[in-house]
Amino acid sequence: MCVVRPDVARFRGPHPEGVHAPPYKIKVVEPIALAPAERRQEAMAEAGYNTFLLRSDDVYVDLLTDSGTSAVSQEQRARMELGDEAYAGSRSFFRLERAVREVYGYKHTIPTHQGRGAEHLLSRVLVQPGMLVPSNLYFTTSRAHAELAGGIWVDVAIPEASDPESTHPFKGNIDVGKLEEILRADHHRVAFVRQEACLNMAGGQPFSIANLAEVRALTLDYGIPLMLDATRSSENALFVKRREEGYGRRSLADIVKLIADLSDGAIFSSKKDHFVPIGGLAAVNSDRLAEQLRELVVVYEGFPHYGGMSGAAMEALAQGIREAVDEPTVAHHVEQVAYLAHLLQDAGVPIVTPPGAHAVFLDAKRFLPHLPQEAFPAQALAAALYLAGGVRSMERGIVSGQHGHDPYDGLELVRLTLPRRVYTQEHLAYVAEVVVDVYAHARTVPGLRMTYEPPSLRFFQARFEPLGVFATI
Ligand code: P71
Repeated sequence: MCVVRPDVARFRGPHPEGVHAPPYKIKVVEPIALAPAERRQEAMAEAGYNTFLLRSDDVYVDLLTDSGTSAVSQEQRARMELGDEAYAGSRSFFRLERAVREVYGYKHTIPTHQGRGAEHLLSRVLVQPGMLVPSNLYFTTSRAHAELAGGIWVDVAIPEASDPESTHPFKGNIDVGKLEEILRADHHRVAFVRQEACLNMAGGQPFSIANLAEVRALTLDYGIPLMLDATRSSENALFVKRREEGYGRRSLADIVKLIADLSDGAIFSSKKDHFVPIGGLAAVNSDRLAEQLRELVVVYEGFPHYGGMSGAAMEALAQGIREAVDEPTVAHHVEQVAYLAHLLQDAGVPIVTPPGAHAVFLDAKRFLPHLPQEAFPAQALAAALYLAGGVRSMERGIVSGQHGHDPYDGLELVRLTLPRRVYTQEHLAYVAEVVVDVYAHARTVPGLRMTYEPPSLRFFQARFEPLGVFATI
């Protein structure tokens, strides 16, 4: 089943198909320590029960995000020395452009400081007030930029995407019928169609090539641009290889390229699959669109030959893009996620199935059934995990999902996100023990009340107070 380079060791782990040993060894380490329980109580209160507001010194295992937190390779470090810091015409930019062309095939590369920089430019160019942006579920920053440009976000994910218990292998698929209805009725009002690889808000779930090809055909029929959020397209390609009929023998690089070929362009947060601490891209085929993006990049990010990145950062990114199609590297990350998911499932902990690309998502509604959604169960669970074992996770529920006071519905998840090439199996076993302990004491976890709500992207800086006492576990 798992076809990877034969020189990567495999052993029988708790995962039914076994797991691959890491295709790397560790050369540089960063010390971490578990703060005492009293300090964790204090730190959580200081942070207003929001894990985004914790200091990393107070965190033991940091599973907040896989964004910018992965380990760089020795090759990336070495190439950073070659960074050309020229303001314009930088050699490093041209190396980056070449890497994008070779791996993804897009003609134009517009670098940005990170993914949301690219989303900002793309929305400014393509979205006019009142226009629609149909997408498999929203991502927070993607939707925010489309809305800031006056657009209206329309989720057209298949219904399974919002069902944590569905085991559909491609929950990142678009509901083609729903999309077609929108295009038929309103195509002159559609800014672009967006399809996100390894759909973050659904639990890191892939789309199939068959689905992408259908979406592609529809957008071509109506002459609407199809833009990917290709931030995690490497893992999406791996799932295609392992789950979709007809792709098992194709190389990961081939499938990544095929995905890109089925679109007009993409935005990337390079802080994920590309293994860099900072950086992003808009990459497109249309000369006109590239010209419009370059007109804006100089206003918001920097000259088009660096777009907010240093020459060294562009060198690390060019190398990271090549590592993003190394199958053992991508497979190891996905299998680490599956390993953690397996430990939790074995203990009966409710998680989103199947496990996603970059994270295990706990289903807070089933984990804390005594808490109504008004009491922010996912936020409370994230606080409880930190208090119990210094494990930092991220709320992906009503706090992330809703602006203002819309009716409460939808997913209520806590994300345990695995940075790439950073934590060992022992760390993951530890995390599983912490989660299982909290699950055993789930009834003691109190709800929360929001005391400060920022007007935009509220989850980052919102503050809360507990409606009871968090027991010491
Ligand atoms: C993640 C992040 C980082 C993040 C962003 C917002 C709230 C919490 C955490 C960022 C993504 C992403 C996708 C699919 C665009 C961005 C923005 N993800 N698309 O998952 O996952 O990129 O952070 O580089 O600006 O923790 P950016």
